[in-house]
Amino acid sequence: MPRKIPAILATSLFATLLTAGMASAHAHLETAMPADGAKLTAAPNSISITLTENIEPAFSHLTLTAASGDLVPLTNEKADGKALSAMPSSTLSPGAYTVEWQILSVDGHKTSGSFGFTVEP
Ligand SMILES: [Cu+2]
Repeated sequence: MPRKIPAILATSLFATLLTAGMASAHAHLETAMPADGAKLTAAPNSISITLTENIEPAFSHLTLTAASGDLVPLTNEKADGKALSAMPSSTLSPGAYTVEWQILSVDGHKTSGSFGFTVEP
C-alpha cells in the first residue's frame, strides 16, 4: 500500500518536531526592566524580568552587581508565573550595573543570563 507511506513519514516527522519543540521549551528571557543597555536618568525602584515559561520561585533568583564588582543587596524578591522581580535595598548611585538571572523553569531545566543598565549622574 504505497499510498500509506507518506502518511506514516509525515506522522513520524510530526512526532520528531513535537519532541524537539518540547525539549527546547525551557525558559528564556522575554523582557527585562530596566531594558538591556538602558541609560536611566533616575535610579530604578525595582528590577524585573519575564521568562518564556513558568518558573520555580524557590530556585529562581536575580543578582545585581555594581561596576566595582560589589554585589548590591536585593530585597522583596518575588516570582509569579513567568515573572521575577526584586528591589535594590538602597537607592542606586550613578554607574553601570549588571543583572544576572538564574532560573529553574517548571519543566526542570535551569537557564541563566545577564543584562546591564546604567544610572546616569
Ligand atoms: Cu526546558
